[in-house]
Amino acid sequence: MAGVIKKLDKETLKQEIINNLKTLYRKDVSEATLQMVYQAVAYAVKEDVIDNWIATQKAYDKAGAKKVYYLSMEFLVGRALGNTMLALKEEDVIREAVEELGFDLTEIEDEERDPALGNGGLGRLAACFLDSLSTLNYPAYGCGIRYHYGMFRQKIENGYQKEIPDDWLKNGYPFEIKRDEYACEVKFGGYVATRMENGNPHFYQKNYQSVRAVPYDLPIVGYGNHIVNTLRIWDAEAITSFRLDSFDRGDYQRAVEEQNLARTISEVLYPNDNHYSGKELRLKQQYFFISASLQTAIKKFLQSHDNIRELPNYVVFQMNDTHPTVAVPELMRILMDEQGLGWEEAWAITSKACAYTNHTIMTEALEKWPIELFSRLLPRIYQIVEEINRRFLLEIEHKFPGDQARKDRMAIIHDGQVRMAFMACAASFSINGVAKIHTEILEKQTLRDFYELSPEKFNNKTNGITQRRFLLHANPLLADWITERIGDKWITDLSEVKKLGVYVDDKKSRQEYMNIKYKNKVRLANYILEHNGIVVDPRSIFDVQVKRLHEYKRQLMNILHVMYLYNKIKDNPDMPFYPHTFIFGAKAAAGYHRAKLTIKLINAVADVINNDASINGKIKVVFIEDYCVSSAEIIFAAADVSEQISTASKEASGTSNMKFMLNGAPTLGTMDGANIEIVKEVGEENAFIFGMSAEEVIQLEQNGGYNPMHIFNADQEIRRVLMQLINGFYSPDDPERFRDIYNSLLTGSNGDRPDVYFILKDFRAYAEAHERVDKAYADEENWAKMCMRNTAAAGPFSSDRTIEEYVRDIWHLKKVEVKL
Ligand code: 26Q
Repeated sequence: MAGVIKKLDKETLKQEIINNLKTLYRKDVSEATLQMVYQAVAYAVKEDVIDNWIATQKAYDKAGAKKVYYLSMEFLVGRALGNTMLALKEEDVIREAVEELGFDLTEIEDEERDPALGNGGLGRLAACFLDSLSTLNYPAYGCGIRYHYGMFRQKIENGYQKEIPDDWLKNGYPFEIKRDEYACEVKFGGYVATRMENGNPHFYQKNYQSVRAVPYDLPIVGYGNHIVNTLRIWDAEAITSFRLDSFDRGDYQRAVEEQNLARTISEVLYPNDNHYSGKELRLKQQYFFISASLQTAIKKFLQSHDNIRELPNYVVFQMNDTHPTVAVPELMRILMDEQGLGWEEAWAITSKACAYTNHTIMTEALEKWPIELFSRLLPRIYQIVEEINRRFLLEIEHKFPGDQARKDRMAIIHDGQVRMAFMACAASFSINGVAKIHTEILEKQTLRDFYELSPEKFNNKTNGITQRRFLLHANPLLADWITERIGDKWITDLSEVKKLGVYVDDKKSRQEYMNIKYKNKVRLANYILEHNGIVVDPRSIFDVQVKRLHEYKRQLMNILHVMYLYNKIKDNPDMPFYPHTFIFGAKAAAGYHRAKLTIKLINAVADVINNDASINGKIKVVFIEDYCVSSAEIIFAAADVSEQISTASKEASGTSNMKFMLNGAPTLGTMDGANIEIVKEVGEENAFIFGMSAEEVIQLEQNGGYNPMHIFNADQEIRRVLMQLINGFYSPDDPERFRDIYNSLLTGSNGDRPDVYFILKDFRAYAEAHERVDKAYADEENWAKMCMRNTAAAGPFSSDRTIEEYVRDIWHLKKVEVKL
């Protein structure tokens, strides 16, 4: 595809698209499908990106600048075309060109498949961070895996979730570039052999299986600054070409096994969110992309430096949760076995180059690998972990002599398992949580011993979101309205939005603002009609909860409350009640039965209520199928109320709370995660807070929980709702269908205590908070003010702010300018 778009030259651009259609598909415009036009436009845009990409990498080399490697199993980047056009400030000219060729740009954008290489919060955070790093001129690499199948696509059939493979590469992904020349080898299994070299033992792996790691680069385009950073995702290929000359260790059996290994490693993303499962293939994926990323990083470093001891001055590895933590022993291996350093020197480098972000305090999400598996798969790495552990325990003994209990609590290898979070803590120079309360809980409870050992390592970095995707791209009407009032600086400096404060008291501005909200609600209503076949009234209150389905996030409490409201309206048909649309969107992990049953419950309730003509459409319940980044963009812009109702202490931060806030939806939530900081910024009077505090929850947990039966017996309305779970009210064909949910709330099941997420305990407070919402909504003028104040107070929740804090406190990067 030769030729470069001349900036803002519509005719050249049209010609480019026409040429691309010809060379890619042998079609002219009149015969091309929308998908073909999308590809042709994407390739035209890519031309422009490439020039900036090359210039950026040259500028980095010239500056000799320090870089961050953001190591993550997940990058939930979302669609690229729309964002790239905005970042290059070429959207208008491209829209015109496409229109003159007879197409609609929105329809073309809808042809792009979401690269869904992530589950939810953690993966989306990584994508927001890359966006901010590029926009703020910081040298950065994202390192991840090129899953052939990303997060499954969700279909709802008969109310149940069905998982459909996400074949996102089927039509080819125009923005990626295969970099075969940077392929490297990653070794699994076998055993560790020793030979003496200059009087020192030298360790090497024998009888191993190899895969070839092949990188694909995706451009991460900064906003209006010509910076293009790289997201490098690794694909696995069979090693055959490496093998030709190594007949000494080649045999037929192993060759076949290696083929299989290569086929499986980068095949599919594990769709578990906040839940650990000790799958062998998962550990292979981790080591695969970490080894490839680190080998490459070290090689690149040595191209411009002679002294490997300088590494921490030029490179920092940020580990996105424990998933990339094998980076610690892998870096030790490279430094010792390949660079010839001794343990102390290697450790000095490693512990200055690695930093760890924790995203959860939930014990079921903590990674622990059985040593049998770990040592079989990664024999050399296991040796190194053993030695890290041995020395770490000596250090504890030195600081706390004789405290055996402490050593047992903190050991990296314990009870036949490698505790990855502990290894990350022991090796990292920085350990951070993702919201203030979360970091406090880490320090005081989850990682207390590590905090006592090295308090200086701990720091908080409250999460953020990129306003480029979640306002500029997702809500163009509001974006334009804001720019008309305060200029466009907010696009790269979100603190500017506080200037909107002065418009809160201006009636005309409020009307315009709410009119935009209404138009966005119409857009969502159309989406729902098209995708769900349900008619919803854009004048109703859009009350929205979209996020992964998990018991601690309490979608169940939300739907129980809808059941409760429905009972009330049926009993009192004349009671004043403003129409509500309760909107849900959530994927459940494929093996998480109770979560999937909750989806069925939501859809069962929707079926009954939506089809009950007697309530005159006062309540509609909508479950949006296949919640993903692109549908999210439509949903946030249209929300009136943001449901953030996790059991306090459980949600590390949350980030959808910030996306709703920015788009002017007040939070209905618990004092958990970043909700606390949101409320502090916007003022308690502009949010609806309810329920137990984190302290109360933790206290009650330590006392062994509570007995929900008391609530069940004392509160007739709650009792009635719970009975409806097991009397067939929402499942006449199978009254037992929701028994497990009922049991989880009242009697406990699978050996769990009942209601461990305190749904019944918080229920009344939740219902009462809803009443406050309804009352506030009825006061139209004040409601508009609340919404505007939420947008105006969202400044601190930009991922730009978060990244500046990482740079200042952890990474110490310098900005690099790119001039074309
Ligand atoms: C672990 C082992 C095996 C398979 C899968 C996993 C796994 C995968 C994904 C474990 C956890 C995750 C994802 C966690 C996650 O998304 N956490 C969220 O991170 C957000 C960004 O910091 C926070 O805002 C959320 O509060 C937190 O839940």
